[in-house]
Amino acid sequence: MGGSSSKGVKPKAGDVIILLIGPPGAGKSTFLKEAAPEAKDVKIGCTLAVGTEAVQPVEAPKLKLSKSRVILVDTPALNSGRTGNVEVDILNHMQKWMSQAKNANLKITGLLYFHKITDTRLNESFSLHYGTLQALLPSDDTHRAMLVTTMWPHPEVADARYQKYVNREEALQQRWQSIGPPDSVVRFRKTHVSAKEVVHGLLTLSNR
Ligand SMILES: Nc1nc2c(ncn2[C@@H]2O[C@H](COP(=O)(O)OP(=O)(O)OP(=O)(O)O)[C@@H](O)[C@H]2O)c(=O)[nH]1
Ligand SMILES: [Mg+2]
Repeated sequence: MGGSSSKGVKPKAGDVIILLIGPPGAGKSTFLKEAAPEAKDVKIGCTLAVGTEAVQPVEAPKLKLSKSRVILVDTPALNSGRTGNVEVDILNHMQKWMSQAKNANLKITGLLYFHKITDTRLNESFSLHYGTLQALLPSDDTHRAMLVTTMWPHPEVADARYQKYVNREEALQQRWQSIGPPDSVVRFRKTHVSAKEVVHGLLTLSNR
C-alpha cells in the first residue's frame, strides 16, 4: 500500500481501518496526532498553508481494542485552494489507494468526517468530501460514519457563543440523520482521551 508513514505501517486484512476526511484545516491531522501521539510524521497545517498531501495510514496502538490493530488514515482535503490539476491528482491518488485497499482485502471500518463547529454550516465541501469518499468505497462495503466537530472552546463555558455552537450541533444532527443517529455526531476536544472516545464510539455504532 502506498502512503505509509515513516513507521512503515502497512494496513492488512483484519485491521480496523478508519478514514479521516473533511475540508482543509478541519482538524483531521490534529485528531490523528492526539490519537497516536507516538506517530512522528503527522503534518499539522498552519492557518493558511496546505497541510496533508497524501493518504497516510498511521497505527494508533493506544486505541487498540481487542486483537485488531487500529489504523487511522489521514487524507488530504480536496478543496484546499491548491492550483492546477492538484485536486485531480489527489482524487486519483485516493482512488488508487482505495482500489489497492480493496485488492488487499482491506475493509474500511469507518469514516470520521471532520467539521469545525465555528463554521456556520455544512457547506458544499460536505458533498464534495463525503460524497466523493462514499463513491470511492466499494458498493458492497458496509461501514460506520461519524461527524466529528472540532474547535470547541476550552473550557466549555456556557456563554452565548457556546450556546450558539450547541444550537449548531443540533442542526448538524438533523442534517446528519440520513447518515447516522444523533449519537454519531460527536465533539473532539483535542485530547488523547477525547480521540479515544470518538474512535470507540464509532466502533460501537452499527454498520450501515
Ligand atoms: N482550537 C483548536 N484548534 C484546532 C483543533 N483542531 C485543529 N486545530 C488547529 O487547526 C489547524 C489545522 O489543523 P489540521 O489538523 O492540520 O487540519 P487538517 O484537517 O489536517 O487540514 P489539511 O491537512 O490541510 O486538510 C492547526 O493549527 C491545528 O492546531 C481544535 O479542535 N481546536
Ligand atoms: Mg491534515
